[in-house]
Amino acid sequence: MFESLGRKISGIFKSLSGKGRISERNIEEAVEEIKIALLDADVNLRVVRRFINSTIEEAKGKKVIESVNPQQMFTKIVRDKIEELLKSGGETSLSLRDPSQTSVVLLMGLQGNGKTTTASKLAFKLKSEGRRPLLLACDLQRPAAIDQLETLSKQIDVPIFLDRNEKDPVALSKRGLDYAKKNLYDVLIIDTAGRLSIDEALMNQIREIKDAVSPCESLFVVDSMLGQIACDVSKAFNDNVPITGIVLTKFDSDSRGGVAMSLAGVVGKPIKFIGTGEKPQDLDEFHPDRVANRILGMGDVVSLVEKAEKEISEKEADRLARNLKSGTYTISDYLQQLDMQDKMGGAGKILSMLGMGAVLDSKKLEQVKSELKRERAIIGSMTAAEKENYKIIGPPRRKRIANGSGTTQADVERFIRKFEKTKMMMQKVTKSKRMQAELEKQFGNADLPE
Ligand SMILES: Nc1nc2c(ncn2[C@@H]2O[C@H](COP(=O)(O)OP(=O)(O)O)[C@@H](O)[C@H]2O)c(=O)[nH]1
Ligand SMILES: [Mg+2]
Repeated sequence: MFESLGRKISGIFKSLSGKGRISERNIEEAVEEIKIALLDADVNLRVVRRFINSTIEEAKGKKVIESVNPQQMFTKIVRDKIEELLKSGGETSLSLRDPSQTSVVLLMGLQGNGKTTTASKLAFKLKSEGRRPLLLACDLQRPAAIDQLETLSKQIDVPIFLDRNEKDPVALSKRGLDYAKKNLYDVLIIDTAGRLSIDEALMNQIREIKDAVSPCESLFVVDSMLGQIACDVSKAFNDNVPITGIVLTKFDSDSRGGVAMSLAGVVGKPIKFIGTGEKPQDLDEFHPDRVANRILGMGDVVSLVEKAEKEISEKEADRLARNLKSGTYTISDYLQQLDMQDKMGGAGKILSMLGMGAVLDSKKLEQVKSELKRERAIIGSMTAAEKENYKIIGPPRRKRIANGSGTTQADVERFIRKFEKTKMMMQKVTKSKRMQAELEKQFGNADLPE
């Protein structure tokens, strides 16, 4: 449901594209759809109302920048509003003392929400950042809880402080902190006991531990699958024992974005981390901008659109689209495409904005870059006739082009094969409605003739 929010917006504005201004009427329609999508995604009703009102304010009468259509403009406004809301709880990064002192991170929350797992993930993360973390097993409710943390600590090779005979978590937390200080551990991560629901005993225990160790961060660990309940519980807890931030666990699936919005709107404390799986490395810093994009389900298409619109005239894109459609895609068109990519910050930038940056590592990216440079040299050594019709390039021309561009005949041959493949792919793209829609999204509405 949530993933389709971006698509819903584009649907509403499809019939209206070309109009120069976002009108009240099309805002109202869009807003209605967005409201439903947000409620479907389990965003708190009050948060939705507030969000919608401020979005309408922002959008009304906003002049649509020339060549950007109202849909793109409105999508951007909604995206920015979501980001603003996600940021409203405060600083999202972990705040620790400098490594010469011991910082304490206290993890709290209901049973089964991911405290113990998060403790070890956080230790793993801090260790990889050059810190010296120590885990402290302060969940004394069940012996198995200590075993669990011990197993995890071995897995990630981070030391643990535990005492199976200790009955008092407050006393243990004090001893753990002393031990950490004496042994120069710079972050003490305390795993605590949870209950099935928030109760007096749990609150009192946490309050006492907190007083005993003065944590830099008191993080409430909450399971995103709880939906609306996650919000209520976090709020109730924070009202009793003030927290500094939230760790939202089991955020593995995209559809959980609604909880993040509700939490930000209701609790007013920043989400600092999201848990995205069961493995030690499955803990991500919370980036409001990325999550906002994820909520709209569009990678960073918005900024891609912005860039494209700024740099590429519609006419250029239009001509290319026409050529694609009529099957007369030439090497000149290919070159033009390379130029467009450059204007938009290069292929690597485009991939990363689409959320595919990780697919290419930096070495691969360098290879791609040097290949593109070689291709430019090759194209630069071609005559106009060759660029229009690559089929006339036989061995003598190939040799001339290779000499002219400082490449080999094999390079030229390889480029021609690649061009042929690209041409075929581009023709397929223009035949596919879905890919066409993608292209439209990226390059504006270059009306493709049927
Ligand atoms: N998929 C997924 N599972 C998680 C995540 N965090 C914790 N879990 C699982 O949730 C269960 C309960 O976690 P645990 O750390 O023991 O919760 P605690 O009772 O609060 O300490 C375990 O099976 C974990 O592997 C997460 O971010 N994603
Ligand atoms: Mg636990």
